[in-house]
Amino acid sequence: MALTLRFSATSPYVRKVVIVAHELDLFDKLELVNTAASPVDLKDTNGLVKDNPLSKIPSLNTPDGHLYDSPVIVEYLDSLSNGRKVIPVSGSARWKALRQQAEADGILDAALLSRYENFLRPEQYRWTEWVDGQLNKIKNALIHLESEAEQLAVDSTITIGEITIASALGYLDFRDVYNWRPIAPKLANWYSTFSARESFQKTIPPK
Ligand SMILES: N[C@@H](CCC(=O)N[C@@H](CS)C(=O)NCC(=O)O)C(=O)O
Repeated sequence: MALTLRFSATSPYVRKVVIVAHELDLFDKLELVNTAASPVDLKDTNGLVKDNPLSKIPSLNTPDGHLYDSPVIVEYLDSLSNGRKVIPVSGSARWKALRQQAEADGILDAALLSRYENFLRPEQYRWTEWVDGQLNKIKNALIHLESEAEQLAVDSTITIGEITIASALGYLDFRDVYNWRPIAPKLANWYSTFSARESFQKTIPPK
């Protein structure tokens, strides 16, 4: 069964999906198609719009249709796995994992919006208070996740919660969006162990 993933090695949402594929032993089923996505370049030279009308990556072409966004793709991959799962099937573990995914995706949303503002928007239109508002969301989410850091796993019991948090922290470092370690030392401690996982090492974005 061919699964075609619209991919960029620098997208943190794509990274989340690819980590999941590695963790579930499904990576070999993916065919990666390099695809650039931008909120302002709508010329669609790479044909992304026909897969995802929102013109965002990741997008996964499956026998069940074109799927997006990353939480839906993660759910699809999880459904293909006969063994291990990254989304707990029921109970409070499930809701915690899904909320952590949403929280870390929210960190990424704010990080991307602040980057688009700082690097994409013409200089004369940039709005510092707006960027500060996004950075504040990142800060508040990190402070909250710091309170859960001691319960985060690093072994094969990791869920989509841990995977998304690690992808978000990796992106904050990669794009130098926010100096998060001083306000989240326990998270930093967890991250330094988590990042040794093979799935994380195999998905480090190129500088
Ligand atoms: N909620 C989406 C966000 C995906 C997203 O924003 N991806 C970025 C690349 S890192 C993108 O495609 N940006 C283009 C745009 O905003 O139009 C997901 O979880 O998949």
